[in-house]
Amino acid sequence: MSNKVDSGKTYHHKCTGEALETADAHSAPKDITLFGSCFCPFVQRVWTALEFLGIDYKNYEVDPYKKPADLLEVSPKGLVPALRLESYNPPRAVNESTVILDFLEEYVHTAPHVGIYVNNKSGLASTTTGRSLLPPVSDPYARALIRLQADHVNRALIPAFYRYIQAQDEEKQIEGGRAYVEAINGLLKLFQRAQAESSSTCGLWHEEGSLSLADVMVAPWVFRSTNVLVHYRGFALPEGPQFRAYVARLVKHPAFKRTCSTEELYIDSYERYAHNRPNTSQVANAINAGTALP
Ligand SMILES: N[C@@H](CCC(=O)N[C@@H](CS)C(=O)NCC(=O)O)C(=O)O
Repeated sequence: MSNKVDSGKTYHHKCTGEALETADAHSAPKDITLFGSCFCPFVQRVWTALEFLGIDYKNYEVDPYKKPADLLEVSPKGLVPALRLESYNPPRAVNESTVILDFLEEYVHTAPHVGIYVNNKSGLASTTTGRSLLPPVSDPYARALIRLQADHVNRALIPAFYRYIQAQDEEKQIEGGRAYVEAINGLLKLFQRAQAESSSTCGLWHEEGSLSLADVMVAPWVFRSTNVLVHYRGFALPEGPQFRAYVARLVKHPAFKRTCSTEELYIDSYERYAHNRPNTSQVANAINAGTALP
């Protein structure tokens, strides 16, 4: 357990490190504008997917706690991430990280207007990167196995992460850490099930696998388990060579790394959560109230 004093630090407003280089390289107008915040894990999912799928975008940093008018136009609850689709007149928008991920996966395969679409001789859609976050549509069961993992991440692992980081007394922190590890182990079971029941190598759980929807969805919290949770809760990820190798592939994946700031940004930005400061965020309020996450 670790009980650091609240030094009053708050969230950052600008990326650092590799993420800053990526943000700077994506500052010009494009068909897609990503409304994001440098510290936000839900944004990092979408940002990683854009990088991986090779979809061009403009990165636009906003402060979601200040609820600027242009954010509320694209995201009714004022949450990041959101996409503004500039090719429509007037522009349209998509919010909710998981919906955006589905949108991007379909967009990259089907949207002829995006400029990365190549029609091959068989008449099937392909993209310049040829990348996908899911197994092919011809294998619906393999896709369902990945979606089961993604569902577990959203409904079990993420709430457990916030309950743990927001727990204040020692007993609750111990219980929070135990429950978080249980949620991680639940994900491993789903990885093992997919490995046993499908020949697809979609997913970094496989040594030669490719980044999957579930990987993109969990990566930001796994990453924060290696810095924020270590710093504030003395957390250690579960042992086991297969799991540790998975974590290494995940956090070192080039598309993910390009969206990572330096550790200090996350440590500072999560001090609010680690001390469960009042009105930290809609997510923190939902955890304290025991209601569903926004
Ligand atoms: N369910 C949303 C959650 C997004 C979310 O909570 N984003 C946070 C930043 S990490 C936010 O915008 N918070 C603003 C607030 O709490 O008012 C998603 O998956 O996109």
